[in-house]
Amino acid sequence: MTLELYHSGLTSCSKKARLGLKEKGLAYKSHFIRLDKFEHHDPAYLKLNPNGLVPTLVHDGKVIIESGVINEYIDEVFPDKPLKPADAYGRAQMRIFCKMADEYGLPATRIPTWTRTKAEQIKSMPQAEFDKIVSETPLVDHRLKLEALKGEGFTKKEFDEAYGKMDYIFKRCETALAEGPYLAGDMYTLADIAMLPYIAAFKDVRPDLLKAHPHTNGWLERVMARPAVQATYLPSAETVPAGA
Ligand SMILES: N[C@@H](CCC(=O)N[C@@H](CS)C(=O)NCC(=O)O)C(=O)O
Repeated sequence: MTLELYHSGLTSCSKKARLGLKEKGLAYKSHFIRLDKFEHHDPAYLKLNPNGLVPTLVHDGKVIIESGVINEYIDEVFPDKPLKPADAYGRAQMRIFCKMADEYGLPATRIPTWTRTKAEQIKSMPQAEFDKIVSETPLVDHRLKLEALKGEGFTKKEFDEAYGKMDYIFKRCETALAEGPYLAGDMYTLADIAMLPYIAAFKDVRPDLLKAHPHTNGWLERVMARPAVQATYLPSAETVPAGA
């Protein structure tokens, strides 16, 4: 059996897949994809992931994309150390948070993160090189965001929307975590894994939010202490690309 993960270390979606694999105790071959060098636009990589995004899992030659789908897949195929509640209602609660992480967490994180990590590089890129990068970018919303960074950057409206999404996520997590130690109740599940990279990222952008949400703050401390989470976040060959 072979598992290979194409990822970009500490990016949110890469962390989600790495958190899942490590929590399950699954060994895998790591392939670091340099987003700053646009390795995710390489035609060979685009064959694996037509969205041109990380992460991508390859299991015995079968390709699975989307961090949330990857985690559901590995939990199904490798049933030891389950990451889903045993009952249907618990799984429904879990999936509500997984969906919120994808639909609200990721877009909210992208606005400040792309501003911090990409704006300077894109702004100073020669126009011809930039046009090539945009033409190779499969997803239209990513093309539009790259164009925004080449111009004036993201608008106040885009930042307001991102911050509003963060506020909402914190509100929902706080309510759930007042009840159970984890987002879907008593058990650490794919919901906690899906939400963790976003809550941890928001903490850096909006430290005020954690202070105002003590249950979420307590949950963050609890989950960050898990060995699989430590192994995901602490510097390693998986968080730093070779030769960097
Ligand atoms: N819904 C996808 C989103 C994947 C995604 O957006 N990945 C980001 C890193 S978190 C990426 O590849 N970005 C490309 C870039 O920054 O150019 C998933 O969860 O796997």
